[in-house]
Amino acid sequence: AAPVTKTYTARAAGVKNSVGARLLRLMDTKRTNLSVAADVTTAAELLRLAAAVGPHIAVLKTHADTVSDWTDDTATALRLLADEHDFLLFEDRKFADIGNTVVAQAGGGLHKIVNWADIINAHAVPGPGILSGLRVAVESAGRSVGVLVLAQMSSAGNLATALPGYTPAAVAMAVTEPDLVFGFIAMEGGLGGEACVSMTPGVKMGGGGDALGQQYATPDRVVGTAGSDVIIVGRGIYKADDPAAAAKEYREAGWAAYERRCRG
Ligand code: 6AU
Repeated sequence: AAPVTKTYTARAAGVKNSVGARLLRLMDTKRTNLSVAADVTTAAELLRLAAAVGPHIAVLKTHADTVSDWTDDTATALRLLADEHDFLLFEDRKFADIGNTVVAQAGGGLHKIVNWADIINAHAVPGPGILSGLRVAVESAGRSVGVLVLAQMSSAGNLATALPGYTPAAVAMAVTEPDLVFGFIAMEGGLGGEACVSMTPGVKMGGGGDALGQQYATPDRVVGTAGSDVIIVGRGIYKADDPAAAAKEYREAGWAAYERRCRG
């Protein structure tokens, strides 16, 4: 399908999940479609990175379970930075279990994810019960949280991409709960229609890959050609000598591709 040419803001009105609508408006207001994958291993590094890239990003994506000294204070400090710089927090826990188990994983444990994250994500493999479970966790936290369903992955040989029928089935599951699910982790845009947001990992200037199956595409390819809405960049930014400068570069590349796309 041809890439969606409507602006993020024009699409926001059709998005039933409030976090998804907020993300679309925030991107146009702040002029950024960049999410930084903050894959660092200590709370100090995480907060330092969040403060450095904060002015340039729409979303900070975390892996709380890779932070060796995570405490409730880490979440509180991240929330303060998110509010100061106006970005959303996405905990990339990739829930993948039965409903009853994800209620406890999302709401409890060490990380109490739904108490601080704006966005969480889930694999479609378990079936719709995973979304019912996440809904229970979100409702008992009493906060607005949006869910992304993994419809495709960036890694070589991933089954979501390799098995015909997987992606359409994941999309069909997601769109039945539009007040909870606002989009996808995917390698392209347009899945689920204009009211869904696609966020794409595996983004690096120059493309290429790593030794463990990651496959990279450029911001221009992801947003322009593939029509995705948000670029997720990890090592391209946090491994750079100057992460803030690298974030600015990715932000500009992602934004230029979006503006070209809107011109049709
Ligand atoms: O830019 P990188 O390769 O350093 O980091 C990519 C980030 C990592 C992965 O855990 C995540 O994106 N990711 C995901 C997500 C966001 O769900 C899915 C996927 O298919 N590939 C992928 O890399 O934090």
